[in-house]
Amino acid sequence: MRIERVVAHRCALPLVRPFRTSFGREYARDVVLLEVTTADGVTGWGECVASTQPLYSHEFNDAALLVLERFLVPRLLGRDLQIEEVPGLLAPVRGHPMARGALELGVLDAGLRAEGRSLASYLGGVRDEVDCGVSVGIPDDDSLATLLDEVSGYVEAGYRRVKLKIQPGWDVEPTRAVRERWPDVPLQVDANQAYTRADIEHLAALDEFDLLLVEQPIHEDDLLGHRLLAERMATPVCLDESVLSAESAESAIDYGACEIVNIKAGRVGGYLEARRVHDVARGRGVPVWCGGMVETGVGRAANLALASLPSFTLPGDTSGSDRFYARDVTEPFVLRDGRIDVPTGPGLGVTPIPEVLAELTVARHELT
Ligand code: OSB
Ligand code: MG
Repeated sequence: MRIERVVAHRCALPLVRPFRTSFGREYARDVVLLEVTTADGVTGWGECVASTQPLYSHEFNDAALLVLERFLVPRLLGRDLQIEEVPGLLAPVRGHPMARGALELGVLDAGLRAEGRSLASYLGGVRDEVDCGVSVGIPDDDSLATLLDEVSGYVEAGYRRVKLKIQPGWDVEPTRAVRERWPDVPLQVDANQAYTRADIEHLAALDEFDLLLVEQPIHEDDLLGHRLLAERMATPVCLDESVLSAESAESAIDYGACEIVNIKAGRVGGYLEARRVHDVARGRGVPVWCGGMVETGVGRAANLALASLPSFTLPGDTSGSDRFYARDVTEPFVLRDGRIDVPTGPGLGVTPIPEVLAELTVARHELT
């Protein structure tokens, strides 16, 4: 296939409620959707999962647009290429995995649409529906009542696992409150690096709540800290921000810093690298699950395809579209009995609805 044109649609999607983590609070999603058109006139879509500010990682959308326009898109433009060649063509550009992942996804979608093949089938999916979990932010008013009210809505909606965002001062108490109210709900916590090695004893207090895992408690560079925590805690330690490639996943697992892996394609540079992370974990008997970055239907469709691979044995942050959006850019993904169907149509199986996209778009950039 030959890539002829790439257009970035920068959209603003209001969230149904603010999403607060240890690193910030968002009221709306600032998202870059890439429209990739081939010389044959086939269009594919990709989503950049960065935000306005570099708070989760170093990436942010203004920088992603710049690196796409100046360094990434030119590497693919006008060449006759196969999907498998994309990571290698983009690899000389260091860093910016979310920008690279967005472009790769647009090309993947276009290429698979041309072949009439679904992303799940291409990646090697083995499930036609996936178990869904939900990520619950820190309440705006810091109140346990607000948290329990929100969790209650998700439990009633049928989610198969609940993940609580934690930070120092918001950890043992909220986890206890949720565990006491729902003794059997599969539960886990995510700190987004908010703790240090000095907090290991404190974190070990979470062992009494029978959690599935504790996600990225310590700084992403501190693999020793995670290993020491894993040795001290019964609850499995899971890494998110520390895992930037299949190589870093392998290193963290073999070092003893990581017993479960959260896989996010944007964090590792795309869905092909995400599959490599899966394969590394699989080879070591390490379970994985699909993380989320508050994706629109474009990225959500791709995550559902990824989560259909065999070692995705834990429910992911693959919630229904209505967890974040009253109106998504695609047809919404809807939970049925705590699961969502893996899209079966060509490529992503969904596309942005033109009228909705136009309404949500704040800027359009021709990147070619
Ligand atoms: O650390 O998993 C995270 C959202 C934005 C940035 C980082 C994270 C999250 C989530 C997942 O917790 C939210 C979702 O998409 O369901
Ligand atoms: Mg996380």
